[in-house]
Amino acid sequence: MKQDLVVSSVRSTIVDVPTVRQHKLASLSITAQSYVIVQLRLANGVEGIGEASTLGGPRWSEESVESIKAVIDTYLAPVLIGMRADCLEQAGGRMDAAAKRNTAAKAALDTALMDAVGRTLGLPAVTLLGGAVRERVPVLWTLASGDPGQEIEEAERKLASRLHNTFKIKIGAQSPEADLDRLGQLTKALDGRATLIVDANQAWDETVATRCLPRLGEMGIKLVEQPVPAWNVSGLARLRARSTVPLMADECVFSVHDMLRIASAAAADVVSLKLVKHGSLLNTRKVAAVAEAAGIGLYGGCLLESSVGAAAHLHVFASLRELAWGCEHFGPQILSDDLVTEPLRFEDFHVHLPVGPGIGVVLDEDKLRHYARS
Ligand code: MUC
Ligand code: MG
Repeated sequence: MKQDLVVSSVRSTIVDVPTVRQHKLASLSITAQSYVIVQLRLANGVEGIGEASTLGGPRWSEESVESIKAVIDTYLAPVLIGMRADCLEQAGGRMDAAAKRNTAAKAALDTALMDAVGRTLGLPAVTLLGGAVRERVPVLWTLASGDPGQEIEEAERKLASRLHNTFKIKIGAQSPEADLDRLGQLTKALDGRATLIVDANQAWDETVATRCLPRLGEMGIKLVEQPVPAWNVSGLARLRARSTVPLMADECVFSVHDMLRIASAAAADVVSLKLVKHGSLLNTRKVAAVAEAAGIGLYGGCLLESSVGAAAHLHVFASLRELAWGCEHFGPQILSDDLVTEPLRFEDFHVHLPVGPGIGVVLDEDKLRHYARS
């Protein structure tokens, strides 16, 4: 029966997809992106898909594709099988009872539930989340090779093709002085033609950040993401009180409780929203609501998701009333290949919300087999 929304099976597959160039963050460097792709089948025969992304194994956060697959197969899928896919809050509660944190694993399953329900009802996920406020989102590109000459050339290509005119520069892999010199070269070369933000991925301590933030302000950097370790919320608040450049919270905000703590400490101007941190599409809206209540701006974060994960994020981002800082779902473009039959549309410095039921993208089974880890 078409309306039989009971979850009948869950399959999880680890895939490794090469990137077009090396991507270097403060504490890791990758030449391939690894995901767990979830295929969740309902009793009505409809399949929903979801994705859990990681960056450099368990180094960006504590989850790796190996741990995600194990947690899904052993603990999370069993509590979903037999329940109705449209009871999303109940599913979240069951998964939280079955496993602490493991938010990327939970987000992949939650996305697959939402996708399966949307496909059954013939409705896009954004409609189930409150309806679309926007059909496209400004999207930036991340410069992270570490070589300023290459980075300027890459930015020029993105500007010329009207794909991106905002760039996030990854810093912290080298000394602060070397990064400041590199940023000086980039700001000079792109002056007046691009907006630049930076992400230190927790690399600096408060002393270094205190010294460097004014320099970043003088260079015209518009936003500084997670300059200090995630644990140092009071340090982030002290930096914010002195900084002329707005600060964005990333690794320090996973749960709604984290968001409340950052808001109470007045520790950030902006928060980066990501499914791998918040654990579900609905939780992402909850974190956004706490931020909104505190006057903290919203930014659509990523963890280099393929079109599967990026599409899921775009449905949430499209449903938010305000998304002042745009998004960074360039992931599909840094991969040498994609996992869906029809790629997301990137044009005029925006990425478009995919049209269609569920999350609006269809898994390419051949690609899945090709990139599946044996
Ligand atoms: C992060 O920390 O923001 C997002 C873009 C990128 O290059 O790395 C990620 C993770
Ligand atoms: Mg970040």
